Amino acid sequence: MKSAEQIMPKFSEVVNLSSNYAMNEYSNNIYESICRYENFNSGKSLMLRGKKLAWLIGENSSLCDFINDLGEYSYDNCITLNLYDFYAAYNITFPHETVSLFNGSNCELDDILDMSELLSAILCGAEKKYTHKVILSPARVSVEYLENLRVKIIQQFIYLRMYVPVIISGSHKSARKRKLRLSVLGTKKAGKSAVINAMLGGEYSPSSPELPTPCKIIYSEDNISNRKIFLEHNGIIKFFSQPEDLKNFLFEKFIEARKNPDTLEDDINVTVPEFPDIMHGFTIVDTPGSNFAGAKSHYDIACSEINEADIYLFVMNYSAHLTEDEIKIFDAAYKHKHTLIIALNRIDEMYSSEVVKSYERAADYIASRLNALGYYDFLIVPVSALTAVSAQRVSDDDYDIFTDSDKVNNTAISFAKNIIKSYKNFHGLKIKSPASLEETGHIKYLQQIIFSLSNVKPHTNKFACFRTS
Ligand SMILES: Nc1nc2c(ncn2[C@@H]2O[C@H](COP(=O)(O)OP(=O)(O)OP(=O)(O)O)[C@@H](O)[C@H]2O)c(=O)[nH]1
Ligand SMILES: [Mg+2]
Repeated sequence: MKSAEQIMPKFSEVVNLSSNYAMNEYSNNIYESICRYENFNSGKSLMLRGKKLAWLIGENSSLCDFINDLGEYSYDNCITLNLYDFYAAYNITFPHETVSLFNGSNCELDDILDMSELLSAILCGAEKKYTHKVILSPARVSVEYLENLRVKIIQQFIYLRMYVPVIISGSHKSARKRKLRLSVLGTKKAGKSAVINAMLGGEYSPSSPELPTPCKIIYSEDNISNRKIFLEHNGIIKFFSQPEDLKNFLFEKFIEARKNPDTLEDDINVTVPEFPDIMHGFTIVDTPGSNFAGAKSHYDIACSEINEADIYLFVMNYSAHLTEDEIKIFDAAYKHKHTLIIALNRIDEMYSSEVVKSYERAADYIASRLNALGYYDFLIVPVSALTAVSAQRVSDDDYDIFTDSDKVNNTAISFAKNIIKSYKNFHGLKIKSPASLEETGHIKYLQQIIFSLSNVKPHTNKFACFRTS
């Protein structure tokens, strides 16, 4: 059982705005709440890795408006409020005895009734460095209900940039034999190939501003060590030593396909000796941008993948989102009722905008626009594939060079350098190593989310609805 000290004052007591509040009228209250919270923090150090946390009550209120309002208020009054450090999330009420927190010390905290209480308990534990798991119990409510709750809780952790596994008890012992098919969909140049490269930890696929991916590329692993990468296409097999060799080969093929589109319609199968650990259970499928005009419509090829998928990874371009073309392919995937995760890519571009934006605001804005169009069952994870790919190419030695010198001509390094500069200028944050730079791309986080959603028994709910064959 939880003790009084384990559940610290709820965040709702810190910043408590119901959805009925008119934000402008209550600006003063918001500010007072923040001050109180800051004082409270400095005394008790109830912080998440040094970050402040605000709490927004009411599932129908807009996180986006909330953060905007806080931002405007802080500027008007010349008070520095670092929005990057200022997390926010909606409150969620839990049915009684449904949610418990396992904090890694053989102690389950039960009777948690809402999201702010759950977070309070986690943050108290975080200071003691426990490993947490949230366990949902189907004793009193249906598994379908809990799957929806699970997705909501996971989305809150995404806003908070925390990874805490959320598990429905009894539903994680699936002995699934086959690999799940992770189908990467989206419009042209959203960054699908870049996201796959970042997830696989190598530049396998050409990712370019001009050259489109003209057909499906299906990546599998064969788990045989010392094997080379190989490609099968139209009965021909070719071997490659390095991901870049495959990329160069594909590049030539894609150029050919652009000149003569009929040359590359059939799927290309790529076998990789070993995927990163967390991707072991998957086959990953790259698809052409759905709105690219080709000989055989790229839309048809992308749509043909929709029927094959277990999990859709829908890559959206942060800088050009929710176009008519995008909604068309999103809708086609959404109707299939399988697990759908949106990778909101290119979030590095928010730093080039005039307005300082925040990670959670970007995600919440897209979520509310999709909700308004009638789409509810999805998760959004903001990522920057190019940041992750660039960081993977930067060695510790390079890192010393580009932090000290301006003379850089390597593209990956100059991209990385720009990101580091943006973080410093916008947030006053210093990124100290290639690993922490890679972390800001959030690709590993995306992989954890995909993994956690895949690790359940298939049943009829949307977020665990895999093909049965
Ligand atoms: N700034 C930025 N650029 C990115 C990011 N991800 C991809 N890009 C760039 O966007 C362009 C298109 O990326 P691709 O990976 O080829 O996009 P795609 O969705 O596979 O494109 P198609 O296959 O043509 O549909 C490339 O120039 C990438 O370098 C990112 O996170 N940030
Ligand atoms: Mg591509």
